[in-house]
Amino acid sequence: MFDKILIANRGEIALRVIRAAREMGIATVAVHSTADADAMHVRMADESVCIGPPPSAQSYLSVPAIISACEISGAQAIHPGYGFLSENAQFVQIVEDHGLTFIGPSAEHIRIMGDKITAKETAKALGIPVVPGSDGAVPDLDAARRIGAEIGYPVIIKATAGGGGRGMKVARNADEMEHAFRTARSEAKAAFGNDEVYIEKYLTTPRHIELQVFGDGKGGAVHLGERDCSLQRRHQKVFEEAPGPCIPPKERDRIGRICADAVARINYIGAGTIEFLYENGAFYFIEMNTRLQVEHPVTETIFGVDLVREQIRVAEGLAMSFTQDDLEINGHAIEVRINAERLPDFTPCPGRITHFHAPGGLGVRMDSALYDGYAIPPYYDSLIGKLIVHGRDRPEALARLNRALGELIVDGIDTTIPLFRALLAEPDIQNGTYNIHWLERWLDENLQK
Ligand code: MV4
Repeated sequence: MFDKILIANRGEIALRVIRAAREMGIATVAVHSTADADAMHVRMADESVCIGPPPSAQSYLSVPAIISACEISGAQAIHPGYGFLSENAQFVQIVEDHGLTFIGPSAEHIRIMGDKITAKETAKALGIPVVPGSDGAVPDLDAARRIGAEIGYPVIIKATAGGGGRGMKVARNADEMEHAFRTARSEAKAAFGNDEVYIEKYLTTPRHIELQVFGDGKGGAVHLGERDCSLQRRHQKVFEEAPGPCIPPKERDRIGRICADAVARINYIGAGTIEFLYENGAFYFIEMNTRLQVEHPVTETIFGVDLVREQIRVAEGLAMSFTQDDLEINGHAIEVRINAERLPDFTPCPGRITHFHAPGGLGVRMDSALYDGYAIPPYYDSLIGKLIVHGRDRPEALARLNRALGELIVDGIDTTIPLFRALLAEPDIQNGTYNIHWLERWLDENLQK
């Protein structure tokens, strides 16, 4: 059992991990850059270590600094949160080489899922339905044209080293293939130093549905249903909900079982998310994320489980504290991401919080590292809080979200709060009838004019 763990992250997710550890009787070590000396995660942890100057590359991404902080503090394990080093296979290897435990999947599983072609081949071999497309990398334009003719247009060209929407190009017909292929290649080379690409049938109006899975590392695994994360702007999620408003219970059980069996078969350990596009009632695998995701609270809320506690348990070699049969969906949950950004163009808006008041009451959870007088530093991402609401059904969750947004006060900076007040008035949001393109179109029509 761990006595002390180090959290290699900041902001709300660092608090999230500290809270789970404290309930388990485990001491916590915060790490921070010089810009974060006054941050809430430093105050809330049992101890803290300064690991470098403000830029992430020299602090939250500095492997030697983080390993040294473990050695200085005597922490036995590292929780990476999300972002930063959470999906860095080389980091995991170094952690293990120092006799420390990484609270997360193995380096091997992170590596497999980080390469999008290997991830897709692995998923397919494990019985997960994938998007039709090229078998692996597409070496040249001739091969690209052959695949386009074979699977039919439109197609999408994706970077093997990409993910999260970077390095993608759509060809709507054969005439567009040459330009799309060459652009995808050169952008992949510039962004990732790797110009390998693959091709898929382009789904025109899907929803983004992701399955939460969890493995014990010993051949046991469960699924915790899906989240609908279709409301995104420039591949940044803004609003997530569980269960998905369009997923029939039978379909959830079917795809959930497939995903749980797949991760059990590879002895996956910890939390994972299997991303699908969902169109005309069918699931198509696109990627797997080998980390705890920002939006994990909506899943925790409807299942009544603590995913971080489970991550720590399995990292200690313990069993998970529930089985698939224990998991039952209770009501509906929605999360909105409160960002320090100015509308209509979402310009980052760091600065001092003159007044902060978190909403409360039944079915309201606010995960945030804000406090009165806190100055948001300009060096990191703009997420300053997540408001998660729970209702007995979707309409109740929506009403509760509107009520809670009305109570939330973040003075001194601009935030995305007004966006959510406006979205809640939209029939498509109230009815759950949206897809991955809905938000960008709505922003064009309602804000950017
Ligand atoms: C696609 C697609 C349509 N067809 N793949 C974007 C992020 C990356 N994870 C995969 N992405 C997409 N892959 C096929 N075969 C459309 C997208 C996509 C998207 C996906 C999820 C959420 C928002 C999106 C916005 C634009 C494009």
